[in-house]
Amino acid sequence: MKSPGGRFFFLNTLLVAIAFGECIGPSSRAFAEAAASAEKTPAYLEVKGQRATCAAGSHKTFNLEMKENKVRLSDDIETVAWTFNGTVPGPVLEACVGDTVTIMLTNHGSMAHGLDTHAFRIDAKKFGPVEPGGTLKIEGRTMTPGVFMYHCANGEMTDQHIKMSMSGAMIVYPNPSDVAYQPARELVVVQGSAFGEPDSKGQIQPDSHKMESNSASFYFYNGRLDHKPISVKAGERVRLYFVNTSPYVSSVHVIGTILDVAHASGNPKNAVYSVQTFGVEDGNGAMIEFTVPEAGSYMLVDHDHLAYMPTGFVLPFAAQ
Ligand SMILES: [Cu+2]
Repeated sequence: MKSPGGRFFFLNTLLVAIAFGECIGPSSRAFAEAAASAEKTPAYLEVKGQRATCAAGSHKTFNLEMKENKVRLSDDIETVAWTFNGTVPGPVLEACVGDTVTIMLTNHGSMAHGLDTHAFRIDAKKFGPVEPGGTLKIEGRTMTPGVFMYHCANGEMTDQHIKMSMSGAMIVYPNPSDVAYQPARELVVVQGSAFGEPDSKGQIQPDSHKMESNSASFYFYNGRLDHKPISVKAGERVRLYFVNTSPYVSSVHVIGTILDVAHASGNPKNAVYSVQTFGVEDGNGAMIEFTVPEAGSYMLVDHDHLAYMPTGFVLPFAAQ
């Protein structure tokens, strides 16, 4: 991995973040200040949660626009991405077990795109693709709870479309009468990557050879390389709806604590308890819960890709 332009800027940001976390005092004023400068969840990654989603009727409809557009990964790095609704990752899709889900796609791009959600069991041809200017309706029932990847479906070119960031998270909640999730601070975290080095203006030049060899230039969480600390309370349960869209296994670890429980594929039946890491393969998801023990700084990392921390592959938490 080369040193891109944002490396030193990011290191400074991270050091400030860590110092900031360690300096937080016990007063409520300090916590209010921390919360005011904390990372805000973008609207398209906010979750309604289990109860609201399962109470909202049994037919869910999502309208997604597919296009190619620029996205900013940090103040000084930008890339062209192929997107759902213009963002990396795409919007979170929430459904409940037993729902009928309709996904309406409109292709505003210059090439064919489709959508494959791992949450459906349907004829794979129904995932598309659809030509530019066209629309496609995909319908399925969500019968298995979990945290699922969805991504562009374009036949033999699907790998490239995923590596141009055309993916997102779909959560299927169990019915609360079967499994009721405990109250928690809920966050969606989608691990992604970019393939190509930035030019002198910070524009990433997509590199198909790097894509074919699974050689990411950048790994990131939720499409950003410059996260501010997320404000949490010591002892509060944090629940991650996690999806890995990047090459290789993500070895999910939170520096400073132990994962209380992790559910493979996000299915409550697949629980392991009190583990230091949890492996999420490319194309898989997980539901992961942890608590931070005391005020201070904590960091979500991929322990298999710590080499990418200097370029921003870390999600910091500031606990009070
Ligand atoms: Cu595509």
